Amino acid sequence: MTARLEAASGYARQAQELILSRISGPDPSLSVTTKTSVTDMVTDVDRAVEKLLVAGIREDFGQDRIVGEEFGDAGGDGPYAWVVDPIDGTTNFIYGFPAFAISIAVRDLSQDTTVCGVVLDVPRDRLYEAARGKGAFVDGKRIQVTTRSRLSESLIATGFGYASEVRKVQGAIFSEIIPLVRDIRRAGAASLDLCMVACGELDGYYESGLWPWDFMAGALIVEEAGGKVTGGLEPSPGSAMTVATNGAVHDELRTLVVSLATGHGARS
Ligand code: LIP
Repeated sequence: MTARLEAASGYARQAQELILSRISGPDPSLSVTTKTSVTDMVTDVDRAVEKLLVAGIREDFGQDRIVGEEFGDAGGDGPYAWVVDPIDGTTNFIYGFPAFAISIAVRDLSQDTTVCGVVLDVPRDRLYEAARGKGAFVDGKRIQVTTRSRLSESLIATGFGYASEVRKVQGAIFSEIIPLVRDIRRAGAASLDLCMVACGELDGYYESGLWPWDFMAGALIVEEAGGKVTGGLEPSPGSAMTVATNGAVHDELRTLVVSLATGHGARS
């Protein structure tokens, strides 16, 4: 697995160069179009980065499957699948708000498990890496979740989907959680929210409506940093709900989120 982890970090660095070459100044040529709604944007840079990642993986690991946010499933029938988000936090990237990342997870399809993952925080120039059973690292330094054990003293992150109806429910849940925690952050890039839990910048995170490329690499990084990642009612994180914490506040946050989602008629 070391070969795939090292390769993933290398591709992420190349992708970072490409992204930085497009944000060195105001860029009137940036082509922005929308996807599922007017709030769900994509740029030519997202597509160029995904093409770069796919080309690298194709060349080095020709049998592997690749699932990307922008172009979907790209062939391959080997035992490994790469799940890539070329720019997680596209809205932030477009505005220049400093929270966007390249997220790459490698899955072992026979075990249905993520074996390694990298998240490169482009504005902060931080590379998070983890391989299953080997710990989590930022720029080569081992990272660890916090030990805080009360939800009322915890800093929690969340995020919102792109559909207004979904956002109404997420907002209602948010308004019931905020009085019960230290504070809430919404940075706008799920992969980074997860890495911030992993390195102790947050105590926990929850979000509904995520895609595999948003959370798979970050989820492994949290687990390898000593934290816990689950769904709401489901044992595994997924589109219905992802809850990631330092472990100590996990049950409290998960129970709260599930009961509020159920109360608002939402899946969890
Ligand atoms: C985004 C996430 C963000 C979440 C959005 C969206 P994108 O990913 O990372 O945190 O709240 O709904 O999924 O679209 O920028 O790759």
